[in-house]
Amino acid sequence: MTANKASDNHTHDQVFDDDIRNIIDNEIKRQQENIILIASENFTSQEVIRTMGSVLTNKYAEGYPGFRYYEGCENMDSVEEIARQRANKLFGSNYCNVQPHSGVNANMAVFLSVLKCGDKILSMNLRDGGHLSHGHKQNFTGKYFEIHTYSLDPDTEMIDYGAIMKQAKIVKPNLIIAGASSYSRTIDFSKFREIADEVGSYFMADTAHIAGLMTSGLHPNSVGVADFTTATTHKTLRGPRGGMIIADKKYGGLIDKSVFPGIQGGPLMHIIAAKAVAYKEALEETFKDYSRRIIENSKTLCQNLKDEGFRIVSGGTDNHLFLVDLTSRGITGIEAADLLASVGLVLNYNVIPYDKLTPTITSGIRIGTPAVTTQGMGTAEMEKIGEYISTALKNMENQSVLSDIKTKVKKLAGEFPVYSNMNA
Ligand code: DSN
Repeated sequence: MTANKASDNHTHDQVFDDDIRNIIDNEIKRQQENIILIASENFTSQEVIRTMGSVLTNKYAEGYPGFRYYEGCENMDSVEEIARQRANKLFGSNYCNVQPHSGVNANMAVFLSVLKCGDKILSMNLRDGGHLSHGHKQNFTGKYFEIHTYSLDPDTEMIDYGAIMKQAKIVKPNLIIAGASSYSRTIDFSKFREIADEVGSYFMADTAHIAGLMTSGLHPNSVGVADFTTATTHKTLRGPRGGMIIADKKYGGLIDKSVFPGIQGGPLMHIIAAKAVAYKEALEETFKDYSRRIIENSKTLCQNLKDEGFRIVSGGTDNHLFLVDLTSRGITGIEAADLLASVGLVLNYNVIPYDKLTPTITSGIRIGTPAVTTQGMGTAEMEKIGEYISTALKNMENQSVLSDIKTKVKKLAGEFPVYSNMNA
């Protein structure tokens, strides 16, 4: 399924503030003329965009359906109820909270529901693919909890469940987190469950990246295995920017209180409505096929770069992303990302397992296929993109080669318009 529907009207036509309208137009152009390979980005449908731009943004609705602190919430109750029912159907759950404004807020609400200051968290090292909100020292998690991190196996660059079990027995964490921002392999949630049970810890799966793949049955489901599952709604789920929490209903009261009044005030009702729209889209059979094609494209692009001599972290990918280690090429991640952006191939520099360089320089780049797959690109286009990436990185000083690639990238992007009636 592609997000573009020529018959759709888009509300940006109704933005009359010239300054902002110009920026939106420029951004539409940027998104259409470049090839977006940022693993955490996607093109949401115009239906989702329109819903976000609705009058639902006007309403305060602190509380939950059936009990609000404001009058006039009958439509808000309906919209949140629909969002919750659809999310439960999608994830196979009996409780969810769709109010978190972001993935970090969803994680924070879980932590504050079952942990107290100083409790121990065991999570994946940021350098190996973890997330800031899993315990970085500058993040609230690093300041308020005692953080212990597990690393990937240095040889396979994959999760070593045996090593985590040993570490957990020593650390005795209160919470174990599975989930990552740049891990290209399937995560075995049942093994994390065994570890958590062995040491009497809570277990949270942060599925921000893989949620859409998971609900499409292409990654094991953490729901019913982990005590808490958090997700973002805008990555592989392809909805509005936001977060959510799924758990067994026995935790419902705790989680609800932790989100509101714990860490948030009024819910963003226009976003919750847009989440409901996205859940409906994700329940369609075509979305499962979309998720299947994301992975097919990721594997194809990954293999192409491998064939071109690039070292892929862990040797491959099972999901929507993979990491390229540029160490042997003598270039840093940031140099490669900047160069590729200059020819229209937009991705991000990324630390790799055991990286010797800092997160602001890095030895790697992260490549993801959710957005190009939404555009309708398939394996033939992945072969072309692989060729453009590798030719650009092998000819970093050759302006004429780079200029030729830039032209080809713009042409390819133009063949797969995202929002065909939104030309700037
Ligand atoms: N930092 C985001 C990502 O790009 O993966 C996740 O929060």
